[in-house]
Amino acid sequence: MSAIELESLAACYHEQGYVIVRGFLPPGELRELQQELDRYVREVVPGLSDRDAFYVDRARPETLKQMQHMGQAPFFEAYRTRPRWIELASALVGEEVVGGEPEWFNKPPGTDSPTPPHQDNYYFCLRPANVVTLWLALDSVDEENGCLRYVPGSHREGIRPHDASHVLGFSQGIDDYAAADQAREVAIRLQVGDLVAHHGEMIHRAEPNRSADRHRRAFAMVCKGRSCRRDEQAFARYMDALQAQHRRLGLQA
Ligand SMILES: O=C(O)CCC(=O)C(=O)O
Repeated sequence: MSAIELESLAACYHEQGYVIVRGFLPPGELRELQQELDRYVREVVPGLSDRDAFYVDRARPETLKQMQHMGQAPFFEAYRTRPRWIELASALVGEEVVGGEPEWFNKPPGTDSPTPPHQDNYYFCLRPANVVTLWLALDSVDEENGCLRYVPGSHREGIRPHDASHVLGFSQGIDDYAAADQAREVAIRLQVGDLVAHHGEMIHRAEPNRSADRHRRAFAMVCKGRSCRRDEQAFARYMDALQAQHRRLGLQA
């Protein structure tokens, strides 16, 4: 991507708190990623703990909805330094970044799996909030299959109060999310290979997948600026809440 393109994406990101990059991954790289994800689901996921692979219904493998800590596979560990991703993230946050462990999200068809409204940096507790999530569509996404919804400009309005949610994978949600917030939302429709980047304090959520047979898969990577430091007290409170949710849901470590 040229410097001018990156600059214009960064301007949009700072203004709205998110920016869409159409056709971010060229076909060859997209195919490679899809093949490695398929292999990971087939060969690694069956041996993972309950805390690294989440299902809507544990007894039905086809309801796999989230994978975390994917750095245990060499391909995904190496992915953290992919120049295309790092270059974009660092242009957006305005400093050198460190790529986090890749994650994978799905909303399998026929399941009730909403994403509660939240701000990622409520979970990360990074100061300053120079952190961006890069979210790549692996299926076409729209209102029917549960696309992301953003509240533009909310990344400049501070962290809202969060409370325990009942959604596995998103332990905390904004507890005073109201009709006025919903009225400001934009739905992010993407094609396979498009990417959306959102600021760590952007409010976002997604509705359940209401389609009959369309998956809603995405591959994501969080990149944080080198100047970010974690607020350890806030993070300890978040981790306590997370562990409490996992205990409530009976997840095995
Ligand atoms: O894919 C989703 O529904 C949520 C993803 C998300 O919250 C994130 O990547 O920050």
